Amino acid sequence: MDNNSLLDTSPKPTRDLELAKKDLDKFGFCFIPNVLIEKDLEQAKKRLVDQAEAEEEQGVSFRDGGVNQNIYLSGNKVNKGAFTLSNGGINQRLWMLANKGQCFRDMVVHPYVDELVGHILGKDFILSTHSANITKPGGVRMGLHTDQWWMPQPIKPGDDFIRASEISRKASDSFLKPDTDLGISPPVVANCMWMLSDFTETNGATEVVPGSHLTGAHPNQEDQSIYPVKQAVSKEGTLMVLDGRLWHGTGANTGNTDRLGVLTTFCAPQFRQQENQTIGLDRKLWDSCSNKLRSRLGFKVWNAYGRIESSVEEMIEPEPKRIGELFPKKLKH
Ligand SMILES: O=C(O)CCC(=O)C(=O)O
Repeated sequence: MDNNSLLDTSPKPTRDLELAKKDLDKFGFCFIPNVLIEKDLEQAKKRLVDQAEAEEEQGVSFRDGGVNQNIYLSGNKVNKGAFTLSNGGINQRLWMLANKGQCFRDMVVHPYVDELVGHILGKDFILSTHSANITKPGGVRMGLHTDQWWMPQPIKPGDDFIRASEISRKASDSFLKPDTDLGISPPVVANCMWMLSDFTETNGATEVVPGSHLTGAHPNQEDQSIYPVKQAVSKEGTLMVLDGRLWHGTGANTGNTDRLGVLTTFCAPQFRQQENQTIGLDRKLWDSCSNKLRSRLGFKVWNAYGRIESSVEEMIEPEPKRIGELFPKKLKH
């Protein structure tokens, strides 16, 4: 690892976006304090807490982070009731936040997102996942991972390689110890963590390994005891932006309060979104979505990708005109 000196240090919170971009380049993450304040912060916090309570009441809540949670039935098959309170889940996850409040839709098009995610991914990027993670007392650490674990590693011409669809979350040797003489992959994902409560050492503040985005390596899922992990401790209202290659994960909540975090994850437009935002968007919201939001949700065609029929349309419609199986007139009677 060339970046040993970075592993002892973390960026300082800054409102200077040029400094924040330098932190992203150097450490793989940055902190902007007070991005959400007063009314905006209170509204987002209340919307999240109310939604979480209602999802629990209505039996649609998703829980993970339980110490004894049995997730797999056998092999890789996920047990249907795996992510519930009754199966020992503790932390509450909420998905598809684009449907769950204006405050969440505003995060997707926030000017700081344009600047900082744009610094990582360029001017065109799309929403991959918009989720919340409420860590609760007793929730265990998630484990370090990158947000682009599926990105193929560079190879030597003619060398064998892992077939792209066979890359798994459990990193293989060539991901754990890559040949960095071949270079490393660039970031194709960027994540934004909106801290809606203070993130502290005891309430599950995100774990990070500063500088790990430049190692070309992925963290070992079996044993992470040797990694120089830091916790992303900061005040409520802070926006933390992460390079998709940074090793990170939810911390353990050993305290007695909830940690409220919203994760707005973006990818470059040629990659598949984790949540299917275009099908998933509540149609009732369409008219109120700006073009910028529609583009970020994935309705904008990128170099003919994501289109339906002709590539000349810049945007696709939520209810597109579909051309089905047709026959020439001479065959119709
Ligand atoms: O909740 C956090 O602190 C990080 C969550 C995370 O890394 C993930 O969901 O992939």
